[in-house]
Amino acid sequence: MFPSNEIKLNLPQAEIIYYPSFFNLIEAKYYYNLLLTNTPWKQDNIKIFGKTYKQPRLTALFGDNKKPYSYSNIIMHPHIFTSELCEIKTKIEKTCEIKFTSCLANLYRNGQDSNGWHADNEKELGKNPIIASVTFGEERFFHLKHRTDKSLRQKLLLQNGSLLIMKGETQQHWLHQIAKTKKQKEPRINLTFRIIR
Ligand SMILES: O=C(O)CCC(=O)C(=O)O
Ligand SMILES: [Mn+2]
Repeated sequence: MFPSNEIKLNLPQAEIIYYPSFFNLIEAKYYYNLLLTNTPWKQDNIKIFGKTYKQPRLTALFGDNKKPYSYSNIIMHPHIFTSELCEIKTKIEKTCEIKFTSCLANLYRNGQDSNGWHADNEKELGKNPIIASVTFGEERFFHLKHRTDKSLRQKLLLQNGSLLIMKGETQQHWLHQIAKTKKQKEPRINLTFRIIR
């Protein structure tokens, strides 16, 4: 089952599909409010070149197994899925035709919260992982850049209720980020569904 308004990004060595209105505005507001209050948000410390910083956003991991997930020197342990996350996961699974085990949730409190350049290529995700990423709340730009061909860059405004799917070799060849912005920004919740083995 595919929603009609799917946009395939025309980027080499990437398979990225964007659904701008995967959830309607009423659903998006409903899930935003539930997730904001029901999620055990926390701010981890990250280590960059030996120095410790507070991660510039809040996060929480959910999973249907107990497997931890580690990145940037953080080891995250999963909470069990809430009923609203199960609903969202089921809807996405119908579109992706695949079952996810885990969800990493991000809360960007304002324009100063961010997620630096990275690829979702941790070994727990296996080769060529599929990542399904949902936005509720504020719109933020999702930046993409090719690892070796510096001329290849793309910017996509992720709108409230949208779904972005990255799959195939995307994580091998591309990096992505949510950059800080000086613009006034309201909170944004992002859910990234993953398969953690
Ligand atoms: O907030 C986003 O849209 C991206 C989040 C992300 O890249 C991640 O959690 O790995
Ligand atoms: Mn990512």
